Amino acid sequence: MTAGANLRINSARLWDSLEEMAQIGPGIAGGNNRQTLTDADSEGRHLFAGWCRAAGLTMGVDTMGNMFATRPGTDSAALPVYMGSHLDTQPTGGRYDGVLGVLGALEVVRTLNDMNVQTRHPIVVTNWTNEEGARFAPAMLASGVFAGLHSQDYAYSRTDMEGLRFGDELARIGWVGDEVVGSRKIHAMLELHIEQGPILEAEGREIGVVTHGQGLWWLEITLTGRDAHTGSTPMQMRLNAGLGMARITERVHQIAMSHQPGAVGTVGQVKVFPNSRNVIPGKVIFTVDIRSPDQTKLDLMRGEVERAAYAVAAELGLGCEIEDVGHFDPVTFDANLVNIVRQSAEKLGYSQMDVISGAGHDACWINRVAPTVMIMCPCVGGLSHNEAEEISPEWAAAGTDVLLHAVLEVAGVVG
Ligand code: HGY
Ligand code: MN
Ligand code: MN
Repeated sequence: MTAGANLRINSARLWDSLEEMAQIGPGIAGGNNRQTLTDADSEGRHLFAGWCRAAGLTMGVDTMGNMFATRPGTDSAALPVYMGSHLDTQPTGGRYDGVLGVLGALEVVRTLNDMNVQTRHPIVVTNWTNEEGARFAPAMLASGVFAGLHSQDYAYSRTDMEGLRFGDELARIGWVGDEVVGSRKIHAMLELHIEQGPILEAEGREIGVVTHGQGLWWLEITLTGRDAHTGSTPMQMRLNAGLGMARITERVHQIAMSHQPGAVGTVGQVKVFPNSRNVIPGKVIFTVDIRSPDQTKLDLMRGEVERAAYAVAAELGLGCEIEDVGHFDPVTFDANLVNIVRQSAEKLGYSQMDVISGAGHDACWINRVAPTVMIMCPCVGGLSHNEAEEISPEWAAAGTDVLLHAVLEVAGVVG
């Protein structure tokens, strides 16, 4: 049995929930700063958990703080269909990155409750811990532990800029669950997410059917020179780590440009020591973010960035250490689920196109352990990881309607 095209989510209720969640961990320019494992993250988790209770869901939490809210199916032996994303944000994040996927999934359940629709498979609404990787690298840390890509000890040992440990912060906010991470088995996972790029809006499409996700390397480079006086130290006597970082940043840009189309390269996080106006930086730690949907290009760029970094360091007499702090290969999502998403958008009359995800998502890791797919909606100007991130209620509703129908197709409507 399939659900009729007139079955739609409650767009106003979804938008109200997005607006209410956005009040927690406000930014300074209308967006959010609800970084993972902060008190604001915990407050957002409690709000989400209360909504799940009100929707009759049973909450489970694992040892990485991943939250799983279950709606029973008629066949308790059937593996659940998972949907969800993340509630943590960038320091200057938007209101919808990740949050739309979690609260859109909750809206699907609320709609099924309203219409008294039963499904054969149980349905689980999920909030994955630390998708962003902004405070604790790497990104998608908790879904990565769940999928077996990282050990929990590695994850617990990750530290933020203040030297605080992930494991200690998770305990401090009281969200260490009792479920062994990764013990859950998944029938299928669907993640709704804003595109975070300009394609859907530019093409005038309401739905992005995500067939692939690009791969990523995060390389943390530490350059070591010598602190010295900016005024009295002759130019030829300097061991300037800041200059090295600047030259490598330019090389990263050139390398990405040399692999167009379909490659990006950025230096977004820099720690300069001692970071004093009149001291030549004796040490700089910075992260290179390189990405491509093409495995060959991705690996070529990694090699070129490493060689460039060592060459610049040698020119300037600097020490150079490079550490891999994040990586995943390009992802191909489940073809059957991709078709179900396409058919759902078609049935509902939403314009659609296939897209490759430019950003990383928890779905990229869960795709390793279960059939997985993503659904995207446009965002204004393609802007994300910026407090001015914006979507329309109509785009949010369209994406969530497609999520509703795709989940019903996978979970099976009963009676
Ligand atoms: O970095 C990413 O692609 C994601 O936003 N964490
Ligand atoms: Mn996200
Ligand atoms: Mn993000």
